[in-house]
Amino acid sequence: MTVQFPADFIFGAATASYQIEGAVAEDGRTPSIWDTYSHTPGKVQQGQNGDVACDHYHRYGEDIALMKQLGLDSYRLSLAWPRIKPDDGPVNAAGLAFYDKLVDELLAAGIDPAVTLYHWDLPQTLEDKGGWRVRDTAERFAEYSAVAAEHLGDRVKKWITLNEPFCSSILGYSEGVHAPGAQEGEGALKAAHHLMLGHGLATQRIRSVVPDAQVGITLNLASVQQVSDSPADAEAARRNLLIGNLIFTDPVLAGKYPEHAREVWAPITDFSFIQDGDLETAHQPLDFLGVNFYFPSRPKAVAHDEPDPAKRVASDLGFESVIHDGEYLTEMGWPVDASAFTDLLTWLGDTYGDAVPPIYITENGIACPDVVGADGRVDDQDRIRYVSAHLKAVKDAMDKGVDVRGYYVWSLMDNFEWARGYQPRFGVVHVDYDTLKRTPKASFDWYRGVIQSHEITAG
Ligand code: IFM
Repeated sequence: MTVQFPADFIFGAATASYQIEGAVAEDGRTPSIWDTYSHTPGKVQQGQNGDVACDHYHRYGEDIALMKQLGLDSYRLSLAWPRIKPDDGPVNAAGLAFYDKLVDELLAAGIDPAVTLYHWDLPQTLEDKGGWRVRDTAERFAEYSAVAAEHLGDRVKKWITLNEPFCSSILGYSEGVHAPGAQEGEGALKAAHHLMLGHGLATQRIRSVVPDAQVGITLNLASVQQVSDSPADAEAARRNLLIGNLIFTDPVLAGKYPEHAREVWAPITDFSFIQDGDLETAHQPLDFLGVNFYFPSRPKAVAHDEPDPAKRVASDLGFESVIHDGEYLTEMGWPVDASAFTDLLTWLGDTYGDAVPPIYITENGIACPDVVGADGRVDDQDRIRYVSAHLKAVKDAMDKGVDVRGYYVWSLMDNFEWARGYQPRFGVVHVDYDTLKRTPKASFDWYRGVIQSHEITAG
């Protein structure tokens, strides 16, 4: 079956600064929370870190040549905050100069840059003052965003404030599996709120300096599949939706928090950190919503880790995700269900109606056990199958009336997969971490064909 995308549909690829750049101590960059976290023994698999990563900082020219060969319409990159506004000191001109060169070369190659301002590399100096738990970080984020927009806004028109605030707050401050590695109750909820506030403040600042900017936020949203009709599993599904989606989609799209939040987290916070006007600030008109999707969520009710409700971390909500016996799992251990992607995209409209702006899929992809064969090729058929099925799922949603304008595959190249280190490979380009040689995979050739024809043949 052939699936055709509109002629103006944008095909892109995405990466993030700490995952690819390396050069962590060059040209005035100061440490981020991910430098600290990855250098803390036991935090990242095999003790790996982003010191060198893909060395994109020095090899960006080669990488842009690959993007051109791939035929990308757009490339989603993120700026490293600690390169640009390392601490309370002055703006770092050398850091901005790197992004100048990158953006200029992208434009020269005919590729539109889509820039994410925060993909998790918070300057360590700000974490030392409380990180996202404190309101001031939201103000500092808006300040840095204005600097970046002032500098690059003549050439960059697509701006994404935050990538996946769920990960920055819940994984980083509650589960402790991402930097800064905290396991807190109220602290994680404060972090989530200050991220929302920072998003709103940054959106206002970007618009004031780049009036023709298109501004959005990227959320990794859960497509929740209730696993049984039992009241306990129904409540598990409700709580999964709350922590995975509603504490982000409600402020951004509706200027409120769900009542359920107060009920669920009452033992750990009175929410007095939410000040008058914060929700109005978080609720800025947006040009687009970025949606990242990888796998379905199947929450099953289980006992809380901590019996005392007042001592629980924010994410201890009494559910865990179900994996079916014998089902295919990606290298991340994630199940695959493309129909859950269509459901998620239609859920947005069903829940928020006209308040949902046009959508870009800002990430979707799969980690596979890719190896370079004796013939020098990487035959990643699982990735082709996955991306093809998920693109079809996007088109199914579009056919149901969802306004999706583009799709960015995660990722352009294999890179530092956070706490999982370099083992999971998400790229359409293989990276040999010993030699840093780039090898386009079979999916690269396949995706180039999709971009050229705007068509996929789905099974
Ligand atoms: O690698 C990450 C990315 O940084 C954020 N979204 C999910 C990807 C895969 O885990």
